[in-house]
Amino acid sequence: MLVLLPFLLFGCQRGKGFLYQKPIFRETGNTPRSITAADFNKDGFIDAAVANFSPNDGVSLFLGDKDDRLFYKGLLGTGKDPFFITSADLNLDGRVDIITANSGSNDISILYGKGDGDFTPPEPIETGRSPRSVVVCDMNGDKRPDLAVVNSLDNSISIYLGDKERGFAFMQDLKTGLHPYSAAIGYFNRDKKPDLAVANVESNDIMIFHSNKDGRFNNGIARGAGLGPSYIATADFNRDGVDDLVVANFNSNTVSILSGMGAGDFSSSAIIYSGIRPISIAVGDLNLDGYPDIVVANFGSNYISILPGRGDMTFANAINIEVGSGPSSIAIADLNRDMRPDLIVTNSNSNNIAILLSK
Ligand SMILES: [Ca+2]
Ligand SMILES: [Ca+2]
Ligand SMILES: [Ca+2]
Ligand SMILES: [Ca+2]
Repeated sequence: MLVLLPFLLFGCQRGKGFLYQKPIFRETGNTPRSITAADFNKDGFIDAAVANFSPNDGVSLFLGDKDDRLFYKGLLGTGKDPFFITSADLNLDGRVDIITANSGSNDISILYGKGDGDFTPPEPIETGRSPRSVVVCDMNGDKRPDLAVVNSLDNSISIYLGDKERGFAFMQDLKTGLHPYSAAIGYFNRDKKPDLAVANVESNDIMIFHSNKDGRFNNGIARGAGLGPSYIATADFNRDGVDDLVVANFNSNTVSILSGMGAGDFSSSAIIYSGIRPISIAVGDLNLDGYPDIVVANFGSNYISILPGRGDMTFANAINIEVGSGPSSIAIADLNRDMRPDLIVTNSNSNNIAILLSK
């Protein structure tokens, strides 16, 4: 009985297909706020980079290895107060690059990967005021990655198009609601061109921007969300070929789910209660049933919530997993190459990351 008990407890608390080992912790810099996972040194093992928000502390780089662990590699410089981090191969050299949004210096930093775990010094691109998010996507269809930067204090999104000289040229500003914090790319109608969605913290709404024929975006359409929408993500939850939206409502302790209707608009939102102060979301098929699941970082609850997708826009009861103090960002990646997604969570108040390996 004593041997069986832990398994019974895990089974009850965590649900079938969502079992994780005890968290492994790694120290970061000050106030880790955002995380991205990718194979930076091309050894086949997933690595991670964490933006340490404030006081300014750059990016903590962790490299993965065959023992399933991420090991601290070093600190990378950025602009001031990096609030958000993402990664992509921006210059198409086959090596993953890092991009941070630096809310304290009104710029983004691009660190080009050398493919061995080292990066070039940060190259800044000036943005609007207090950038809080960057989305990477080929928006004009020339196969080169472009950037959308969320300027929270300017109530705008700036679009920069990638050009051949490995630089980015400003194309367009989009007017958002008040105090946008987060944006995501999706395919909201059936024209196969990427559209944008943004969450506006102060105006308690989201905004949808459809791309038009020349790769630019049309004016935004506002739709309701909960209170203090702080994060937005896209996924096709019901697999009808049209992306849907999920929004973290920081001030109402809820998550809003909006179903893509196919012509570019969305249904009114379904509300799911989360933990306290949901601040960030990741989407992925964690239990490998073919349906996207949602993971919510609850800044005020010290746990993440997994919402298992049923494939019909509804979600099973939340599975809560304790991770640390002030969880603020989540990466989904298969660290140990067993084909099952693992989770990495930044804990903003305990200055570490929690690594949750699936079992
Ligand atoms: Ca690696
Ligand atoms: Ca690259
Ligand atoms: Ca859908
Ligand atoms: Ca699933």
